[in-house]
Amino acid sequence: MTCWDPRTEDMSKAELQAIQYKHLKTLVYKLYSFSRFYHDRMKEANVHPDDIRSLEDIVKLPFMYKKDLRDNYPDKMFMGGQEELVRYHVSSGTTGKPTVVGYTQNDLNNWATSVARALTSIGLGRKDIIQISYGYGLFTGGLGLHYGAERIGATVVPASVGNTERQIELIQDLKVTAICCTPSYMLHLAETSERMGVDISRDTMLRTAVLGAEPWSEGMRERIQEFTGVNAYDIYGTSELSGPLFTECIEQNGIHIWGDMAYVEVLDPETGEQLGPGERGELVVTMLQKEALPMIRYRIGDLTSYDDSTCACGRSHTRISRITGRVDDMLIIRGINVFPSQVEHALLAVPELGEHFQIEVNRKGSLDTMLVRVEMNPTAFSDKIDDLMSLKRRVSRVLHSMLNISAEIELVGPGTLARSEGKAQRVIDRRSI
Ligand code: DLL
Repeated sequence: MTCWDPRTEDMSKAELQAIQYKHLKTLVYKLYSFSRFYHDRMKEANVHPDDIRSLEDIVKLPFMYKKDLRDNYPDKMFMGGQEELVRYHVSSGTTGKPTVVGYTQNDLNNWATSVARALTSIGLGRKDIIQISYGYGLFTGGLGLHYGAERIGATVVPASVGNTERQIELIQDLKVTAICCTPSYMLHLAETSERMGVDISRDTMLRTAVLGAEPWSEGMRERIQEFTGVNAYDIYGTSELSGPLFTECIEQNGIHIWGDMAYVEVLDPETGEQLGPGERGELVVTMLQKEALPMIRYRIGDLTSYDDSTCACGRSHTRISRITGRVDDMLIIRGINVFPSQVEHALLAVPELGEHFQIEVNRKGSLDTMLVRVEMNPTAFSDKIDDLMSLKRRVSRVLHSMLNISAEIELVGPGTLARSEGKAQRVIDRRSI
């Protein structure tokens, strides 16, 4: 196998576990001694660092949730001072408050190393020209892949998102061999190039696509591979863990989680009990080397299963299967995480609106669209077309400024939306992936 980091990637299970235990032990002592948040959490759970005597003892440690990050907004959970921080990334949280992630230089180095190993494992290297069509900026996709791709010595085209025709010209003119983007954008790119009369497999050098940041299926992989002639690989990560971190290798048979960086568990979401290999449950990750924002037993909310057997590529690091859903109601629309509670929060900021709303997600061509259908407040209800148009524009602006997403708005009269006796049906997802 071709490795970026042969010493680590080639380790036996036993060597990996020894390293994981060493990192875990150090991390737990450090957090117990220096982090108010973790100290209190461990006290509440009645666990002391001395109680962690093996890797299996990780189950004694308390869980962390996205809510913890929100409650400690923006940086109350960070370790060390501002002088240690070299970057922030910010992603959407479950209400108006976003999640802020800070990075030390070591955090950035480990992140780039993880991406470098991942890209190498799918056969990319110095000879490649990699177009990065994830958003650059507060989102982790663009910069995360950028530094990983530079680290392996590839030539990077930092295209970021949008302007699809220009992206296709760049792919042709700069002889791009690999692209990193969301799977839905890859399909959109393929459809646009077809309209432009460009056949990706014949007229370009593009052979590899590194796709993630949103759920996709094996069916979608087949469609993309057949349509474009590229090999498509799944890449996974979340901003709290750093950003995009882990991919499949050329075997396309599970996402390799670098064991020296992360320890994974899959739990029954109801009971919190650990599940065995192949059993589907909630992914929980402990980042073993993160400095600025350590994450212990973080309940990400993604559903998957794990496989501890050695991959056909030779690596013995644990693999997880494709993410098949979430335990909560988070939607991912054009790569942006959207919680219905955030939409509610934004709508409540507009006094003319009532509290009943519905989100309808559709796929037009290969791109996701979001329609927000919302009842008007009885006192503000008007059927004057000008009033309605200006209100629609205002609602759309509020949603855009709070969620960073464009939505079509449909205003309906009070009492129009179906009421439910149980949970309100806030989301109609018409996408099939
Ligand atoms: O989406 C980081 C990323 C960037 C991953 C580029 C891959 C490529 P967040 O915005 O924090 O971070 O969203 C994380 O997106 O918990 C999953 O629900 C979902 N997600 C990410 N990758 C995949 C994937 C980035 N390959 C959330 N398959 C995660 C399914 C994915 N879902």
